[in-house]
Amino acid sequence: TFLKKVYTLVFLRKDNKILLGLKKRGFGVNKWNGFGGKVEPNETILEAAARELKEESCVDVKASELQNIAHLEFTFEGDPTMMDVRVFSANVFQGEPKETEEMIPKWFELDAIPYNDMWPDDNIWFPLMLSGKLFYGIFNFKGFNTILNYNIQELESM
Ligand code: 6U4
Ligand code: NA
Ligand code: NA
Repeated sequence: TFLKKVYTLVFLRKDNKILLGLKKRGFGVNKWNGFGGKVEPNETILEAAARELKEESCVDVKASELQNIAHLEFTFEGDPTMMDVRVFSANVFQGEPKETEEMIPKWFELDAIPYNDMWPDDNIWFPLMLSGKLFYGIFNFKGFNTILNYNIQELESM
């Protein structure tokens, strides 16, 4: 049995592009990823998703514009915590992404996503996200670079 910690992960979309941020510190440093972090005890998951997006990219999003598109769970061999990640997408938001203490934001064309500099699970599930699917996935890592095994299921609703 695992101790679950809930995290958010938000992807903004504009034209044929997706906003990623290069993480400057902490977990996933030097990887391109969506924006997000731990859900605090005093907030809902949607509130956390909007707060982390704002803190990390300076962009505002209304909770009602966040579409929950996936649920991902990550375990790491030898670690009893499970990262329970709620993934959202939004194409309506306010403000321009700006560099922050945590992230350098950049818009990427959908055919030029930098998978080599991302978490190794991303090239497995981004295609589902980019084709508009809803899904659940679980990934079991050894260290931070090797996926020992995984399973993904498409969902009819979240
Ligand atoms: P603090 O401790 O406040 O700096 P916080 O911002 O709360 O951290 P952080 O940045 O550690 O949390 O959250 C991790 C982020 O990385 C979340 O948005 C989830 C995301 N994430 C974790 N594992 C991932 C993986 N394998 N693939 C992926 N995103 C992952 O695409
Ligand atoms: Na974060
Ligand atoms: Na945080």
